[in-house]
Amino acid sequence: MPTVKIGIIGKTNTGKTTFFNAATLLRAEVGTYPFTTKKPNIGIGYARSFCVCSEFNIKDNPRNSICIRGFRFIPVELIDLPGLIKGAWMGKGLGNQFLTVASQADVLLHVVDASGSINQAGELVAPGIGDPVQDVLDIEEELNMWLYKILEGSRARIIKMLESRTARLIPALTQLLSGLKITRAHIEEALKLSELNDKPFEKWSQDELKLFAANLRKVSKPTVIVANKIDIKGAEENYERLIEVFKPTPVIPCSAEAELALRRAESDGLVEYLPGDEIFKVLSYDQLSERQKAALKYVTERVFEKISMTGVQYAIDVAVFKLLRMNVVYPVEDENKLTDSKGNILPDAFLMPQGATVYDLAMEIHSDLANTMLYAIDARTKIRLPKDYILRDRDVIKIVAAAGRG
Ligand SMILES: Nc1nc2c(ncn2[C@@H]2O[C@H](COP(=O)(O)OP(=O)(O)O)[C@@H](O)[C@H]2O)c(=O)[nH]1
Ligand SMILES: [Mg+2]
Repeated sequence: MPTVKIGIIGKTNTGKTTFFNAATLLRAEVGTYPFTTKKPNIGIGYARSFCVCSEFNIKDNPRNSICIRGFRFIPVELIDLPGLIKGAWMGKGLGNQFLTVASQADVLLHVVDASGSINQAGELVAPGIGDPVQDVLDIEEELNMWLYKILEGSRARIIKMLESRTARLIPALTQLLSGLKITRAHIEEALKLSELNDKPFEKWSQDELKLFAANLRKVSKPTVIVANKIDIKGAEENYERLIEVFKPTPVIPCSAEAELALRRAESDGLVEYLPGDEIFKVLSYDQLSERQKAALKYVTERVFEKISMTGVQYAIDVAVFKLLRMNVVYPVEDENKLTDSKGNILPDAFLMPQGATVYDLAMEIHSDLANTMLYAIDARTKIRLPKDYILRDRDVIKIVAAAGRG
């Protein structure tokens, strides 16, 4: 089953690897010099959703996901990219690698240093010197220019195809960009936004091609801006500016370092904390070292009292549920017991895009199941659903197939 792919982008030293480590709880290199992260790290993070187990008043035993205290954590793929520098689109630094990996992502988390502790080149400086608004613009420009370069490079060939009538523009662009997770719908939307629908492609100016590239980036790589290092003094003003300048793009205040500290403290049994919670509980205060006490006090005062959570889990959830508009769907084989064939209760939770049907769900499970599918049953109401029924969030679905499958 294709998992949602989330690319973490941003300049060096903004906290991308810290965010990645916190979200995946895997140890990867964290450092303060350019190109610490030489290869993209790929790891599993989770989207958090209110599980249906409490509504059905049943104790579940998930297989493809995790249920903790009534919250279902569904795996998503996180990709930690090398820091992007100016000129990446021309192949500077690890630019090409960065852009190749960015092209695999369904959605981007753009991590910025809201405290202004990095300069334009991504080097650490005193807080307040750097400008995170400019940093966002720089990275967006790199992505725009990367797409522009691809379009410009194929421009002559596409014009020839149009002249010889061997292809039309939208299918030609769809084919050209298919490896970048850019779809026909993205292209149509970008044409509309650029008001280039009625202008023949061969008459587009350089600026119009750039405008199209910029709009294509916007629609095909939806982005959450993560205003990281919010715990550092002065970060709030930049956070407010980011909201103002980039609306309607969601800007999530965040302290990746606080999340990492909490998840580590949790796995050491020092605190009770569930990613995404607005609270954490110290388990045995007397057993903490002075350093640990100070760290938890810092997290309470500088993060939870300011933004009420660390923002790491929330940023992922906004990307998955708000930008990609995923719904959580629970397929079962027995609509009364809510089990699979082995008796596991609510075994799986799938992320399905808005508009997906029960047929699409069957395809995700197995193409044989989809091919022999007769209808589906809504476990909540026991009502029969046709193949083209459009799935809703938290649906629990049994698929009924011919010849004993399902
Ligand atoms: N105060 C503070 N520092 C952070 C936070 N996140 C990361 N850092 C620090 O910023 C520096 C760069 O972090 P890193 O994750 O390596 O950045 P990357 O180059 O973007 O991957 C490290 O010293 C981190 O400890 C945060 O939320 N708050
Ligand atoms: Mg890094």
